[in-house]
Amino acid sequence: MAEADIALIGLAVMGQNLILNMNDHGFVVCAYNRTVEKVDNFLANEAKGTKVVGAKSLQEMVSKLKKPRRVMMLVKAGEAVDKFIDALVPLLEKGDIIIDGGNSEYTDSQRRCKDLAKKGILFVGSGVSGGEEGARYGPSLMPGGANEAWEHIKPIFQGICAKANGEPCCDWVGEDGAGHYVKMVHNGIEYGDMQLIGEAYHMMKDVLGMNHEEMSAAMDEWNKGELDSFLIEITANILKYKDDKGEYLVEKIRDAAGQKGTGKWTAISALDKGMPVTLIGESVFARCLSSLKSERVEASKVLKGKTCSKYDGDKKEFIEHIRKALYASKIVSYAQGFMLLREAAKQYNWKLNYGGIALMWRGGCIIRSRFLGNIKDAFDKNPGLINLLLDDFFKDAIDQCQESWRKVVSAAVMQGIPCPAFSTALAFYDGYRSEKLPANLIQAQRDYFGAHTYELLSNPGKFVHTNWTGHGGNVSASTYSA
Ligand code: NBP
Repeated sequence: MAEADIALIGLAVMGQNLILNMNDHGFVVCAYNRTVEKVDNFLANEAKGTKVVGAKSLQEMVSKLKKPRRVMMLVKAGEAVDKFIDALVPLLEKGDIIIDGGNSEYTDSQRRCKDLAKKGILFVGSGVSGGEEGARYGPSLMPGGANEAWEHIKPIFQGICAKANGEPCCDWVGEDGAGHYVKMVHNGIEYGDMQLIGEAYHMMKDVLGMNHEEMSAAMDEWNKGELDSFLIEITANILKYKDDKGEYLVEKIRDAAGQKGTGKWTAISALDKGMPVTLIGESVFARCLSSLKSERVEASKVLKGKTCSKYDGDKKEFIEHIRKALYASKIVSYAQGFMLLREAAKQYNWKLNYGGIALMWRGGCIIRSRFLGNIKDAFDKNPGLINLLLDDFFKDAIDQCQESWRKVVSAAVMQGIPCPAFSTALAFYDGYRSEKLPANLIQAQRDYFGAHTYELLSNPGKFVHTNWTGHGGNVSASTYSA
């Protein structure tokens, strides 16, 4: 009997919790999993007493669905998704909907959307963020794909998602891979936020010599103001957490950061699109450098730097400098993230609603913060805003932080403490606000050794070549971007 509102394939942590969330909101879900025993297990345990139904085969699952059928997958990204799509297509009808909620690459979603459209199936690639807790009680959802699918999944998606000031942290993002692209940039920004907090901790610990209770208290304090966010909140808890020996656990954790690829994909996409998303790039590289742990241990015995001298100024004042450096760098990071979204939208013909995206990230996900409310306000005020840095609110915020930001970066350099994210953000800010950069010299060099041509300030758009040495030819190379 067709009784279920939606089917969900994939009974691992995300799938199970999303099913229970949907059930709480009155939707009947049909659960399925590749290893079929997990269906019975789930029905007998976590889903006991709910309206969730199970299926032992894809045929049975499809037969239990109301039309148009909605099938959501939360399985390992990559081949598993394609396999399920191939198995589902013969069982579905035109107008039915397949949703991939995993961490898929947006290019895969673009391909799937196109291929399924030819078969009359509506494909949705949706970012899902918030981990286990989010899936269970309200994730941030970023769906994109076949536009016609939205009206059929909207009540479920906006019902189960997180809410910020009563507004759903889920809206239609755009066509084909737009949902997964926005999720990818979200994850890149998450890398940046984490690196910035890491650098603040490094400065507090090694420049100011603060103990764990002091660092935790400072983060707690920060969480009451502009930096109010999930990541600052959990960092305050992590810093004061003691293990069963009564010792601070964080200091016992090997300093080699892992990564699953979404930060790297963001950086690769930024390079592909020629967008200077430097803070996310540095954050990915900082994780790479950290993971060369044994090499660093050897190098630390050989390479000399500056031994950290104890800070003899006003400690409280410097903590405030660090807070402001973090805030200003964070503004730059989000400005860069939105620059990338804008460029992708241009290339792929997506009509992205930037204020809507800020709202989707406002609650439920890892980067949730008060600050995203300010970003939403900036785009609501001016949907055509070219760059967040040019919005009055953010322009003033950076003005107020600038002096502190420069002090912190200088202190880090002089003390030999690496702060790649703080400093790249400042370098970007100084570059972005420069009317003139030394790229004129680079153009001259390119033309000198490779006849790559250059434009004159007085005549942009016209490329000319100079015979710099007097013995080169007059033939120039073609002008194109690789
Ligand atoms: P996993 O990423 O661990 O995936 C487990 C599911 O994938 C199980 O249903 C498993 O079936 C199925 N699966 C695997 Br593994 N290989 C398969 C294959 N070759 N063919 C068919 N099915 C296969 O689960 P998760 O952590 O719940 O994440 C689900 C998706 O959501 C992933 O794409 C993940 O990246 C994304 N995501 C995760 C989080 C998080 O915090 N964990 C957050 C946001 C998004 P089996 O039971 O038969 O092995």
